[in-house]
Amino acid sequence: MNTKFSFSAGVWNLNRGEDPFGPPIRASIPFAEKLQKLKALGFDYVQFHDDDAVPLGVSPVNVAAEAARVRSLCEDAGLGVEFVAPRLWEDPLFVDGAITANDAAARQAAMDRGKRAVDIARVLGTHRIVLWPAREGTYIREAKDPLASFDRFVEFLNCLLAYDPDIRILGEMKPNEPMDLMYLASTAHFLALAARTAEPDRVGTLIEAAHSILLGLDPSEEMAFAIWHGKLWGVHLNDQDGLKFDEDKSFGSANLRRAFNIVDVLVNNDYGLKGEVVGLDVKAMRTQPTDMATKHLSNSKRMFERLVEVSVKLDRSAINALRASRDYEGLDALILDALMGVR
Ligand code: GLO
Ligand code: MG
Repeated sequence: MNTKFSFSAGVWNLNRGEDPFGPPIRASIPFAEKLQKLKALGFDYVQFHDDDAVPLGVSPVNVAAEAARVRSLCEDAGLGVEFVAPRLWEDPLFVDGAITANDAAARQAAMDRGKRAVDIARVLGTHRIVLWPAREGTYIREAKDPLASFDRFVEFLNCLLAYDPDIRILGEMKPNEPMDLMYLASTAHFLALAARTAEPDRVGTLIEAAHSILLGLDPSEEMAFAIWHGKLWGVHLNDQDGLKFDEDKSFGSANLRRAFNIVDVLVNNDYGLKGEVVGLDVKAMRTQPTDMATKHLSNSKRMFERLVEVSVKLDRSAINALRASRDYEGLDALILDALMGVR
């Protein structure tokens, strides 16, 4: 059982409130100030997209120096870097996907971009590369050859694995948005594909709770399955109210019991003991004024910590007895009482 956790968030989790229907409504926070805010909120690590750390305009010869500057900023703020994620969805060249694009030039650009992210990660002091394959799917199924797309995934992963012997790649799978129909919608799909790469031991997963919920799955079970494979190397905790757009609500905000089950699986299976971090991929409500737009992070972290306490305090022998006698109604009441603080 592990009860001591490190926390992280992305620089994108302190944003200006823009959404597909409206522009930013909060002041932008300078980079160094974001780091200070995360530290002040009790975070230990920060997460970056490649171009959050080193903008694309920086010429290739200066990438390492710029990454080193960012690393010192993080160190000055007292933060480590948890991971770097190549942003393979924004460039117009990646309009049809990056890894699975039908255009070979786009696929080559994706590999180059992936290698650039690895270069940046190396300087920032992390070996974790997170792959959220945002546009690796289709709007209509006829658009791409699915088997060729799976091959292209393997080719992309092998290319990065060969490029740096120390990195590990964490697939962050999501079933939809921005694409209608994704390839490899779930963690299990990605782990099955990982087994076909040149080095399966270096390919694992980061599971985002909201993505599991969008799949109609329970995140704690997806996480348990990845742990069982020894491949839960990161999490993005948040919440999601049903099958809608990806809401990135504060952890526990929509379904406290579901959040509890996530925490309980992590606590009881030693998540964190090999350096895994509790990442929070949460968005402030758009209505939140600038000076109060960090509560989504502090609330989520506090909720996680309180649920760790609930998990630790649970009477495990009572649970075992209820399981043995198949009294799941009794077990249901025990869990609800614990969540309400009455047991
Ligand atoms: C979007 C994803 C996104 C990723 C981030 C890191 O749905 O959750 O926020 O976590 O880009 O790859
Ligand atoms: Mg995420």
